[in-house]
Amino acid sequence: MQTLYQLYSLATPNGQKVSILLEELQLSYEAHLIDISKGGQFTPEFIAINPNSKIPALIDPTGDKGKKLCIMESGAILVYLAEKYKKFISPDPATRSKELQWLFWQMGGAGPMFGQFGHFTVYADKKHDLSYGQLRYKTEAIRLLTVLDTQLSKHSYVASDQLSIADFAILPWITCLDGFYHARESLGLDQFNHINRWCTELLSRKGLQKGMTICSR
Ligand SMILES: N[C@@H](CCC(=O)N[C@@H](CS)C(=O)NCC(=O)O)C(=O)O
Repeated sequence: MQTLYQLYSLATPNGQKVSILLEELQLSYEAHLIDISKGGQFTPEFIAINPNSKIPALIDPTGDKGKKLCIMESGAILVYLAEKYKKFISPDPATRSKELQWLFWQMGGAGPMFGQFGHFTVYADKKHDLSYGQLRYKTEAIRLLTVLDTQLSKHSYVASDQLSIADFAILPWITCLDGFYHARESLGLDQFNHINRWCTELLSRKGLQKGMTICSR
């Protein structure tokens, strides 16, 4: 019998990367929108699934020896599904290590730094002096984009010439800089030719396109 996954998410970059993979793997799932602007992440029902009160979370109804498995942390969800279906993660230890390095680069670097950039430039209350935070995270965002662009000048995809979960993890953060944060000009996104080439190719994929829209408000 086919597994019917339960996804708890919102169409932010951390949520989108998981729905992208569910769509790309053509898995069956039910999507539940958790509206973090209305406190949906703090309900007892959601905390029972993710004690850290953040989207996304995934339930594999039979993942733990036939019993339900709750998975938090978007990177851990990507690794779980990719390993289970042996797709978008390489069986070769060296290539797999490169994929995980770039996944961790997104989870520990690009995601939190771009998130802070968005906080200080878009969401923070303008009654505070935001200039230091804005400069700090803009500088770091441009540094990270330069690292990614250089990496993408070497192969088709982030880790190698094979598409992997690292690409699915990073792409929504790039589209977020352009979309939610309106930062195409301020970050000079047009000058990152390799990132733009890679974005155009990934965004032409039907599964990825659908995954980006799941749990939109
Ligand atoms: N490291 C976590 C981060 C998840 C995260 O920060 N989610 C945000 C939305 S993108 C959230 O749920 N925020 C709600 C809150 O902070 O209360 C992951 O990748 O799953």
